Amino acid sequence: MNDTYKSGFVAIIGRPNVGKSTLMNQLIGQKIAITSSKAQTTRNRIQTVYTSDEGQIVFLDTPGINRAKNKLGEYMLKVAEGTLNEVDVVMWIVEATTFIGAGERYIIEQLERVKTPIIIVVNKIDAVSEEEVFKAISTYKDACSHAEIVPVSALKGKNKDELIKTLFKYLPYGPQFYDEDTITDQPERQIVSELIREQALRLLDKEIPHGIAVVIDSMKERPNGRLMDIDATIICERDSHKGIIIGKQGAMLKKIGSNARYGIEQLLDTHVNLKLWVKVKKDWRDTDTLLRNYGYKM
Ligand code: GDP
Ligand code: K
Ligand code: MG
Repeated sequence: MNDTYKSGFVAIIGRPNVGKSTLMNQLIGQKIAITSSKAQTTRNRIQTVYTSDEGQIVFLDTPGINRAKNKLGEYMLKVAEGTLNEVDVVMWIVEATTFIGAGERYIIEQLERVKTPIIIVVNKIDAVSEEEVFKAISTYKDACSHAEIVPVSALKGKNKDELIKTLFKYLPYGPQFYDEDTITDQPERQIVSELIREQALRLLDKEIPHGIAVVIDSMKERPNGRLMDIDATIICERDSHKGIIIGKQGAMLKKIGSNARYGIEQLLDTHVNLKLWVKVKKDWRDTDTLLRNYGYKM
C-alpha cells in the first residue's frame, strides 16, 4: 500500500429491475446479489468489495427506492435513504431511455438533498441503438446536471473499466479496509437463503414471491468435508400459496430445490444435500417481530 491508495463506499441505487445487482456482480466478478426480472428481489443491503492496486471500493446494493406499501416496504425505503448520506459516492443506475417518470423524479428529489457526488450509470446500452444511448445521456444530463454520466452494459460487462476509473476519481485517499480476498460481508447463510428465494421468485407466479421469505434451519458439513446438509424453510402467507409452492406431488418444491442447489454448490464449493420445507405464517410482512425473525433488521 502507498499514499496514493484510495478507498471508500459506493451506494448503488435505482428503480427495481434497472440492473443494480447484475452490475454489482459484474464489477466484483462473482455472483453475490441475486438477480431476476421481478421487482424487490434485493431486500437487504449487500456489501461487496472490489480491490485493485489502485484502491478498494465497497459497494452497497440498496433495495429499490420506491414508495412504501407496508412495513417491509417502509423498512426497505429507510435503508436506501439512510445510505445516501453515509457513502462517498452514489451510483444511480438507470436504463438507456429518455423517459423520466415519477420514480426517477422521486430519486432526483432525494439526490438533490445530499452532498455526496453522484454518478449516473446508464445501463442496458446493449439493448438499444447508439443514438438512443446518446439521447438518454443528454436527458439525464439535463435532469441532473451535477452528476457524472457513464453508459454501460452490466450484462455484457461493457464500459466496466471506465466506470471503475470514474469511481476512483471521486474516492478519497484511504486505507485498504478489507483483506484482498474479501468479496462480501454477507454471512454465508444469508446468501444461501437468498439463492433459494431467487429460484422461488423465478419459478412461481408473480402473486406469491413478495410474500415469501426463506429461513435456513441448519447448515452442517459432513465429517468427510465433502458434503453439506442444508435444511431450509420457505415461509409464505397463505395456505393456497403453500400448495402452489409445493406443487403437484412436490414437483415445484423439488425444482426450486434442485435449481438452488446448483448455485449453492458453486458458492460453497462442495456437494450439497438440500431439504426444503414450506410453512404458512399469515401477514409476516406486516409484523415487526416476524420481520426480525426473518432477518430484516428494523
Ligand atoms: P435490480 O432489480 O436493479 O437489481 O436488477 P437486476 O440486476 O435483478 O436485473 C433485472 C433484469 O435486467 C434481469 O433480467 C437482468 O438480466 C436484466 N439486465 C441487467 N443488466 C442488463 C444489461 O446491461 N442489459 C440487458 N439487456 N439486460 C440487463
Ligand atoms: K430485480
Ligand atoms: Mg437487485
